[in-house]
Amino acid sequence: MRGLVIKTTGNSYTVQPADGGGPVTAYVKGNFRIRGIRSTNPVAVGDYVLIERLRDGTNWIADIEDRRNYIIRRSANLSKQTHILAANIDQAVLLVTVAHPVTSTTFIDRFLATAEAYRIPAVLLFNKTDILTEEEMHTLCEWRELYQLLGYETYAVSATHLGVDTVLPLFAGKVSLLSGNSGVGKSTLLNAVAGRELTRTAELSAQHDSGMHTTTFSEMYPLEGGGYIIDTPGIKGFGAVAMEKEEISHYFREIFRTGRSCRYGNCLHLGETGCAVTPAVERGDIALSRYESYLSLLGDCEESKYR
Ligand SMILES: Nc1nc2c(ncn2[C@@H]2O[C@H](COP(=O)(O)OP(=O)(O)O)[C@@H](O)[C@H]2O)c(=O)[nH]1
Ligand SMILES: [Mg+2]
Ligand SMILES: [Zn+2]
Repeated sequence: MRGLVIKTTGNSYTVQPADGGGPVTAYVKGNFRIRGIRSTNPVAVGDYVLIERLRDGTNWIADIEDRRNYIIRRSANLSKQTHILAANIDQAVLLVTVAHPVTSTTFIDRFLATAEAYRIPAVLLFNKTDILTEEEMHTLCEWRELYQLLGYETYAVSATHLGVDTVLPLFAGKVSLLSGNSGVGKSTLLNAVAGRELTRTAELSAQHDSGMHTTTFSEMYPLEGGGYIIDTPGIKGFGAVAMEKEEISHYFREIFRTGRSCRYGNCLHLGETGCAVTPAVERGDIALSRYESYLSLLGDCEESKYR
């Protein structure tokens, strides 16, 4: 039987059979490994699996279908082991608030860059439009314009007041990863979109997140109109991608485009001779906030070199 993994806990998996019927609990044999991936967990939410049912009625995951994409978190220790947070994601939705709390543009740009690296379409969803001042509303419009010009879809809602009807089509029939800083309204939005209270367990399982042997139990919440929203408790951003210095600019669309005119192919856009990017920043053709986010990701690389 083929099915979709919708929940993972320490040792069991909840699998939604592809041909209908209620979800079943399945297990994984101790020696189960996937070729080429050194991961602390062999199966993640979003995986399509093959289930074998034994005579005693227990269900076992016999095989995992190839993943279209997956997001990971690297372990805190130096073992280079990774933890797969979720697989086969259609889109990554970042919930942003320009106030209460302020989401920094660096946080947004890091999210977008990570999505580019994973090749997962990213969408920005601005929340709490009901409590913004005129000035904050102005900021919201500016940010939306900036990201729309770069080719990202943006939406603005109020999860509590103005209804989420306008964003229902965004989630319908898709597997969406919902991210955002704490307090921006993820749980509120999830409940509103799913049409019922369902995030309490997620909040509770986040408590397990501690120390080196971190376990993160992810869950996919089914939506009435089809589709799922993935909640990865304890992960405010998006997992981690190892980026080489030279490739970071590939994940900033406009910097990549402009950078093709730099004199040297290995230009890091730090004002080298013949760099096309720094003049574009000075002219305002590339937003300063975006360039600063780029520099901040470059800075991470420098740091990890000395770790
Ligand atoms: N005014 C206003 N408050 C909101 C909105 N969305 C969420 N909140 C409130 O913001 C707080 C944090 O929301 P929550 O869903 O827990 O955020 P999470 O940490 O991202 O899951 C709660 O008090 C919500 O009621 C909104 O659109 N407008
Ligand atoms: Mg929450
Ligand atoms: Zn350059």
